Amino acid sequence: MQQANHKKNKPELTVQQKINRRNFISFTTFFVVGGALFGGWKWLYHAPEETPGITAGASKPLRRALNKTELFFRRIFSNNHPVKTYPKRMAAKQVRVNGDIGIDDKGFNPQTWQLAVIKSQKETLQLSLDEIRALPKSDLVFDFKCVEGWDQIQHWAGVKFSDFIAHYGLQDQARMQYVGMATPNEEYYVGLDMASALHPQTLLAYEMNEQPLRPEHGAPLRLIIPVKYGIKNLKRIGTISFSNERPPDYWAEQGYDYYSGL
Ligand SMILES: Nc1nc2c(c(=O)[nH]1)N[C@H]1C(S)=C(S)[C@@H](COP(=O)(O)O)O[C@H]1N2
Ligand SMILES: [Mo]
Repeated sequence: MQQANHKKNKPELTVQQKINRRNFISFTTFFVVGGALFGGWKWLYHAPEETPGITAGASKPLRRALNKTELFFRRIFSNNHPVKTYPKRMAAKQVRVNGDIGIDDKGFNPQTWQLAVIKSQKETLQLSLDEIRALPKSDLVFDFKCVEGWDQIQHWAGVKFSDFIAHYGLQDQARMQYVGMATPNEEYYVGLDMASALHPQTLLAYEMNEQPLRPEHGAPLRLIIPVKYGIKNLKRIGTISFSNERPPDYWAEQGYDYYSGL
């Protein structure tokens, strides 16, 4: 009776045979997949490095993958998705300090500082902090994330970059693909895709915890761009420029992802 359910010409496998067969399948799969992964890893490991330029320090196939993900994310990136915000009372009182590249020079004078906005090869705006403080002010309490693995809820205030663009009539510049920012001594610099720069939570910040920025946090003016990792949040902005090519970026030259989006 039992035999009737099975095809006549296929003898039933014993339990031991079934076990042997499964063992064979799992071990073969393990070695074939493992071998492919090992081969792939060896190929990646020995792949040539990219030619140093705007980005450097990564292997060619890895950089190709990073550039592809950047294009993918830039296509789906939407300015309508705000990052999560928090009530003010949750903001850290002891705000972490990380990185002092370009802001450690003793000769810097915050009193005579001005922001240079390079509109074109012929025209540069020079703006004082008072002029920037006179623009509409926005607050932001969000979870700041550093690529080194820490994050902290922080409270910043300043003018939205998009409001700044509108106020100074920089719409033509904002149609370009990238924004570049650098410290006054040009030792630290970042490149940002325009959509992220114009995101409604991106700030040119001059206050932290309702107090003027302290030097170690980037006084007189710093970038707060919550859709990016900390590395892009340049402290002490000296110049802002616009271009259709990727502007130089300090950490991209050290091998980090150019886009560095969250
Ligand atoms: N000029 C300048 N800006 C900088 C850095 C730096 O070294 N120099 N470090 C970046 C990094 S890696 C992080 S995580 C944040 C840290 O900002 P904070 O010191 O205010 O916490 O600043 C970013 N902006
Ligand atoms: Mo960082």
